[in-house]
Amino acid sequence: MEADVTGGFEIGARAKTRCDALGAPPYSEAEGQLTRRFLTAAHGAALDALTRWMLEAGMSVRRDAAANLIGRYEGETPGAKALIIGSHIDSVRNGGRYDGPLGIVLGVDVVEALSRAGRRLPFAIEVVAFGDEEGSRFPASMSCSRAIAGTLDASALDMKDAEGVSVAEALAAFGGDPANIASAARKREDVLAFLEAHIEQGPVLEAEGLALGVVTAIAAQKRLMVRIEGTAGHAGTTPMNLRKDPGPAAAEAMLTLERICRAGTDGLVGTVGRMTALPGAFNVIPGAVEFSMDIRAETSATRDEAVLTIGAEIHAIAAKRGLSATVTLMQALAESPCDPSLMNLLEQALRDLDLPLRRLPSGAGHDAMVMADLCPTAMLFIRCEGGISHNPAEAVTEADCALAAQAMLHFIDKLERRERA
Ligand code: HGY
Ligand code: MN
Ligand code: MN
Repeated sequence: MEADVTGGFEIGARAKTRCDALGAPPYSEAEGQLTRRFLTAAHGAALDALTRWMLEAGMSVRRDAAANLIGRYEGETPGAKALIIGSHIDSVRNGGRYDGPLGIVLGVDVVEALSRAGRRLPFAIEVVAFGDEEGSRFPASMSCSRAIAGTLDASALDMKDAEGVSVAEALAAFGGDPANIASAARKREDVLAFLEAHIEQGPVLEAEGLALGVVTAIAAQKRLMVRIEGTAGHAGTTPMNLRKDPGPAAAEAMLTLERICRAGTDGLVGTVGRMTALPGAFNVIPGAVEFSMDIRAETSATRDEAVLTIGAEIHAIAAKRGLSATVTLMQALAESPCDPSLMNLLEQALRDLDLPLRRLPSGAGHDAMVMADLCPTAMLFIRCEGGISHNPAEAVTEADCALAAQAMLHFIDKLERRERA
């Protein structure tokens, strides 16, 4: 049965306004910006809003031990394996309104279209709001999709935020169940596939005048913390030649990271997103400087070669200055290819809508790269203005959101046909 893309309401048209509604308090931790970190009150408020929307769309709703919100639209037979549609509800600090939430609210709209049309499928559909994709509160990220994929290392629960609160403590206070986090893991036999719709967060689709694209693979990434130790001292009385100052060493190290990544291939990129001089006073030569490194490439091999080279240069820079350096790996995510057969179904859906086909890789990480340990995955990219993301200027159009929802519904038609064959 072909998709009834009207289903009595304009599918996808309200997705943008729903993301906009979630862009301010109580769904943000701060006025005038969107910051919604894992297990905060803003996260809880956003799950309450999504729960209402999921119930209105005809789903049953539950939260698992890892604070994932899961809406379920049953198939023809109760307990059927599920197509999971989802993305993350957390944000970076002062982030954009669509990075994550758009993939969730589009999933809700797709289910509502099916429900209004009275359609039941040979599989269930679950819409999931993962709570921790960005890692903007705790050092690592993706803990919620890892919990569902069954790949979450128990030690992740011991990670602490800047206030010294552990994941386990915050999860328990939020109503999660850290002691039973393993209960969030899904069985392979219960999951058909994972589909994530997400803004491209890059300039390609807009530059080529395309609304939608099919993701081929997600880049490999590593997160590391660098600490360069010197000797704290008086900024006024210590002659320059007698200092053990980690500040200039860190600056030299960051320039080295930039040089090596600029010269790289295979999509190699490196970013220092966080830097701290300790103790952090105007008139104190720092005793230590810490900074983060986010290093990515289309393959783990290129990523790892860059990490090793940069790490060796950082140690050499420190030694040359009589300082010491430590480089600590915080998280590693391998590259994640999307499922070729699901990519083909997505392309057939775009053809149904007379849209040009465009395959492209994702430099951004997504929950899909973790869900790939559980099931075949597919990602649909949606054009975003100027390719801007992780920035309040992030923007999409209602028309592109409506097209994305229709493409997802047509994708489901193809999946239904495949499952009934
Ligand atoms: O960092 C990323 O690529 C994603 O936005 N968390
Ligand atoms: Mn993001
Ligand atoms: Mn994202």
